[in-house]
Amino acid sequence: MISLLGWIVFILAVITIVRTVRILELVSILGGDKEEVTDGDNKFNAWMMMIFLFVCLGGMTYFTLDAKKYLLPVAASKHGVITDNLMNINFLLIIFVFFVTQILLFYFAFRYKYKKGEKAYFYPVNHKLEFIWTIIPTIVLGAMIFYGLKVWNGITAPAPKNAMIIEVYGKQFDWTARYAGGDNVLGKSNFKLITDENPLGVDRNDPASADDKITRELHLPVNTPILFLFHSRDVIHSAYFPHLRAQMNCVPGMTTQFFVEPTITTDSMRLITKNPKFDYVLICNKICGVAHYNMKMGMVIEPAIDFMRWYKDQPLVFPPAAPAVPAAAGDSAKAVASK
Ligand SMILES: [Cu+2]
Repeated sequence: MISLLGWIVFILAVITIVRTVRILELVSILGGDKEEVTDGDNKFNAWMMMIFLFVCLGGMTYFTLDAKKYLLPVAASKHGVITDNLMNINFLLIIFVFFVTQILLFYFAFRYKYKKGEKAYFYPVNHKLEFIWTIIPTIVLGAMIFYGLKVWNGITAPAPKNAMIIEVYGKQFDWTARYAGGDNVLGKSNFKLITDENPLGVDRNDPASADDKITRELHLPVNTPILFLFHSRDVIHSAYFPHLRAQMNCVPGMTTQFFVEPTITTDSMRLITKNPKFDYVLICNKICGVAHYNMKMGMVIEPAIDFMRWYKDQPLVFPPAAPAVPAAAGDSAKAVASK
């Protein structure tokens, strides 16, 4: 309601200004002013340029700094720190050029306002100047592209041999994780094998699947390289780890991957963010259907020892078959034997 009233007041104010300007125009026509633009008008416009410059640059600086509270906390992965640096350097460069060009633009409009009898200097060409303002941006942009490519090659390089393999499986609308177990090899999977009991379609006949474990929450040991393999059952999803600065599409029918090394545990991040309720998340970043907004999985980054404790209790994809003889029958058989 208040915002509606605000809008009404704003619109009325704009209409009032427009009508006032029109009345002033009519008054000046009736008054028979000969000069349409006076010296006073030029001065007024020149000063307005300076006021506009300072108010807008000041406002922009204030609101940009104020918006920092909405940004993600410090990157919690090795490559996140590198990509954050790349972005910060790009931003610093852009902000520097923005300030220099805007200050020059508005200062020139102020300094060289129209004055009677003063003629603009005709200066059609200067090759040296053109060379300088072509070569400097070329060198700077070339360096930024080179730096960006170097970072890209680093973060997309093959995972180290000892990386822990985890499958992240997306479907409308949830995530499931499969850990590769002691052999660090995921058992084969096939969509034709998907059943209620085997939601990822893991191949029971592949010996590598015997020690695979399925979880509905991600736990990652800190300072350990992790190779994520992404799969999707239905449509394209995108596995997004905002705090690790990592994202990868999950495409039906193919495996996508990236490796990441988490560096900050959940507990440390709670101290850094001063938020005791902070939790890492994996979310879907591709609008994949009606419940897309709800497609997320909790993630815990913890010391290796805590990770092992948690991992031990997770269920195998194929739990070992129950003994053929019911335990109760075995007990009564023992009781008979002891008599
Ligand atoms: Cu999704």
